[in-house]
Amino acid sequence: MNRTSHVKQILRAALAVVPLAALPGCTHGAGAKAEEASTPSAAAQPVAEPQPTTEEARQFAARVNEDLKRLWTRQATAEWIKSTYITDDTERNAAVVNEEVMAYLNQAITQAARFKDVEGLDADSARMLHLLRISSALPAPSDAEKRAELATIAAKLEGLYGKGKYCGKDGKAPCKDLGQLSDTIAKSRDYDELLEAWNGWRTVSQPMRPLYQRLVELSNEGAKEIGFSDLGSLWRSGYDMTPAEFEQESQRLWTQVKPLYDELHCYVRARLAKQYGEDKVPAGKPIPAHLLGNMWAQEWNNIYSLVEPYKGQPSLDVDAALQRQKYDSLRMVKLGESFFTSLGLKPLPETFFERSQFTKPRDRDVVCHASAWDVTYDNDVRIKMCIKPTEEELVTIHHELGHIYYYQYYHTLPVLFQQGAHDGFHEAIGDALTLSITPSYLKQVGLLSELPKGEKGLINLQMKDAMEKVAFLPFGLLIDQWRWDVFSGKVSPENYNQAWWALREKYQGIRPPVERTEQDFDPGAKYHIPSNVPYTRYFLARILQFQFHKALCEASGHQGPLHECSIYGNKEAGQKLQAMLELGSSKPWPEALEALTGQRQMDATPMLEYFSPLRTWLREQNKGQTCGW
Ligand code: X8Z
Ligand code: ZN
Repeated sequence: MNRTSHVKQILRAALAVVPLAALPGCTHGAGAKAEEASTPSAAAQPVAEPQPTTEEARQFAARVNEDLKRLWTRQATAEWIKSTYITDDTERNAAVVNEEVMAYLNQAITQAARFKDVEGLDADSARMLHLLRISSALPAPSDAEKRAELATIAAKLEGLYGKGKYCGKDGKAPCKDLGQLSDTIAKSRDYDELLEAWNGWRTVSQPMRPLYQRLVELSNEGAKEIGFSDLGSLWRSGYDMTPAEFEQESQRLWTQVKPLYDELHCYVRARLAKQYGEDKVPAGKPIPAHLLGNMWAQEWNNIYSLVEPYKGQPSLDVDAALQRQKYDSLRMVKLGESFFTSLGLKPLPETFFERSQFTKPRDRDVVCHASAWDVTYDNDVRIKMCIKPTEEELVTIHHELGHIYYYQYYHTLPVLFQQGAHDGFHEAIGDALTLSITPSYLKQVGLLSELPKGEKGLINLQMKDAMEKVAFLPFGLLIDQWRWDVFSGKVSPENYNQAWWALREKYQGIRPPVERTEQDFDPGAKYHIPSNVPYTRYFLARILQFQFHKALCEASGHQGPLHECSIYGNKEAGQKLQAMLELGSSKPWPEALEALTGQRQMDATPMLEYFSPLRTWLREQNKGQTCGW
């Protein structure tokens, strides 16, 4: 196919499907508002006009980039203020700005349709027009009233999550926020105490149900107006393939890793049965969801001590060292930064330290869910976290800094290219580096006193890693399986909760510890549902990070098993990484992947290779067990 017809094909595909692309990191792109004044001038043209020229199309794309930079900066500013100070005023303020962005996008996307048949358009402009169509995860209807309603609902939902507290069964106990309830889930080993924390947090999401239902109706309407069958189809259009192909692609990757997950599930369930009793955790049945150390049972590392393969080995407990050494949040962030700079990447700007929120303010409600921002799309980078001195948070800091380094290396590109190659790339950068946080690295920085030894030490270490990384895989996949079905209408509001638990059982092999009804809205208890952040990106990232790690290890000259590699301090690896970050979303993702790894397909083989010692061990342990559920 020649270049011209290829470009036309891209444009047509984009217009036919109108994809989505949320703003990167954990910020979301609900879209700026386009007052008439900021409407691209092409919009004012009469409808019946001559075929536009390539130059007009190019200029249109350039203008949209300029407009969006201004509008997205206003939006991110309002969102930042709202997330770090939740009040009715800041919610309303953010909703107004979001409404403006949505209106702008409605118009710009409609206008862009004029250019779909332009012959000979340069590849960059064609890609920008494609990315424009997928630039919002929450497209609004063009009806102004409905748009305002959607923006208000979106702001309210995130506010409900951020402010959420549980004040005991009678409502009179000291109220606990998500951080406190999560601490209980992580540390308690008392079945009933765990149950109360689990249940308590899910009272917060009940009032979200009608708001969420309306959000689905309105955003679906918005998606349809720009040519998608529903919002899920728009979300699946951000991967340089058709939505149907992407659905298959995510299932293909799941099929690759499912056998490893099943082995882990089987072993962990048997250990939990020892802890809580066969009656509470029966063989051959899904695991009660509140026993896995995490509010959503998404990562299981907090119950590592219950599943530790070999006792009497050197401790892998980094939490204790962080607390003993009185690590504060700034020191933890600096430690994260030093990993990136060891690769030859540039230090964080001074403004990052001045403007970030590292700890939970004492005097107001904030959204504690970690996120990374470039507020002005011009290297005004910050993270927003409520850091506690734990290893889990240290990992999250590296994750967030991965977003920040992407921003730092692509902020000079036009804003439509200021995204990851796809959203899974953005989520995978920091995580790929944490694979290099080996025991020797931790010992070097004084967070581990003794290295794990021999085969037993290795299996302990791999188990700890798998409880975080492997356990997450089905969770990463199912969140959007649920939303895709909700957006398409396959799951109706009367079945929201039941459909949610059907997927939790099917993919994760877990079950609710108490009966649930359609009074409950358990999906809303997970941040990304009320805040409307697509989730398949994290599933992809769990797989991609091992692919990146392997490629970076090869660049660093590592020989030997993948699980022994650390790229800490290696400048060659740093250069390879930087080259990919600098591309942003300017090229289809297979090109970015190929530049780093030599492959054009996502592939879970490096993840399986990394965990092969544990896999062999698990198979042995599970012999004679009734696995599955
Ligand atoms: O939401 C996040 C990041 C921000 S992008 C903290 N993550 C997912 C989650 O917490 O559910 C990282 C891992 C998965
Ligand atoms: Zn992230």
